[in-house]
Amino acid sequence: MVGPTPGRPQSGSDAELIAHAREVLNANWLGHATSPSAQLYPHQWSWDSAFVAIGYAHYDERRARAELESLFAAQWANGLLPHIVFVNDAHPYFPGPEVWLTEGSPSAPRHPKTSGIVQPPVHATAVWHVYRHSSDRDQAAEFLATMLPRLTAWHDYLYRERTRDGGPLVEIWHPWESGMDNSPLWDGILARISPDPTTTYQRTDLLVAEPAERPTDAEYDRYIHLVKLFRDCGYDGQLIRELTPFAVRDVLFNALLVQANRDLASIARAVDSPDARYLEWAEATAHAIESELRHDDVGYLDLDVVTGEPIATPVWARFSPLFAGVPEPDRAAKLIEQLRAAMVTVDGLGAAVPSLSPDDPHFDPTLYWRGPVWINANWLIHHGLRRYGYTSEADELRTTMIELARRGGFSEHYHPMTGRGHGGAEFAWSAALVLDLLDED
Ligand code: 9WN
Repeated sequence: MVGPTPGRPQSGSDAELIAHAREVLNANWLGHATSPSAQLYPHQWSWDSAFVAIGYAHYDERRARAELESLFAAQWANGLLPHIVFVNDAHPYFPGPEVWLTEGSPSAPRHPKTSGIVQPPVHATAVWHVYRHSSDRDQAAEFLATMLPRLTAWHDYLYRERTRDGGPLVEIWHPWESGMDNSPLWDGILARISPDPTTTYQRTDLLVAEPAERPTDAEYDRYIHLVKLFRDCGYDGQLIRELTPFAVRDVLFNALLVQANRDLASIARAVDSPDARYLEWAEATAHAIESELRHDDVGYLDLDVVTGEPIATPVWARFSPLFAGVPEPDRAAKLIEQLRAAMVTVDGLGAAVPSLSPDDPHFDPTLYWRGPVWINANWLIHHGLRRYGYTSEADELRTTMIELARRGGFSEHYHPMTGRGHGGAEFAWSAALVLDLLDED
């Protein structure tokens, strides 16, 4: 458990908060990228790097660019952007390169070593943000030109390898690909998997984090079962698509992809390489989110591709299409009514969106993606509210996030009622996104 950082004031000026956020990012800086939390997550993570670059853009544009460029330096030849890029000599992390064995794929780079799965595609959004906040316009233009083909290859991979029947909704094949590892969204699917009981391994997360705040061993057995399946398939997309018991059209992943496509279109225009494909991708995926994932009474629900059934779990991500401007304003208004009902009041601070509704039987206020408040989730929802003109609600979420950090430091996640920090300490995206909120225009 992570409380207020020892020795630090629990209140302070914005200037002190900014200084603390920069200290956290400095402490996690690896020389080319930023680890999410030095002990628990010692390598480079994909969507973390995108969020972190958004924070760096406000005060260190060189680092912001380096963060994204180093991630894309590990992109696979087929466009896959790996969820972890391993850093030599980092603290132990399980599962490491010796488990992923990505050298079994002809597309994987030999160096650096990477995992063989992906995370939500928030990268084009981060690249566009970094460009817009740059003062060195020449460097920024060069950065955009360098990133455009890499981002295009990434999105092309998703539409080529992660869709079936020509549909424009992409699918994820592992809970880790959602970024919301132990969300109860996955409980039903994981329960259908029977992992090999002879597989043994040593979890490293339990050595540095409170076990009660981490996924269970039963969940890890299934995470590793899926990794072994992908490895045995040589990370061949067509084979995995046929064999994986976990295939989900995830609301958050697809909503972020819509916005990323819109931002990719802006990037292409800015470097004089307009391409109609990006907005076509955005519109097709947005339309399919509306037609396949929208459920008027509850918001948006993931679709289990294997059973063809929606996954009716009240998680924060059912509101994420707001971030990408997916619903028409009248539908957005209805969704925002449901969102208001889903907000909790954090002790003395204000409203926030918890990762899971407290009314759900699986709710646990300190267990990772099963209840706590996450800064990135609230940052995304806050932008969605702003986009639709719900300024006071957006401001309220913004204030709560800033005050959570001011009171308890930059934790991985926070108790939705008390506001106490939990999970990994000195967590990079919490620091970076609070920096972004503090510098909001
Ligand atoms: C597995 C790094 C990552 C985040 C994920 C978060 C957690 C990893 C883990 O940490 O996942 O990828 O070991 O638990 O769920 O969103 O990117 O911060």
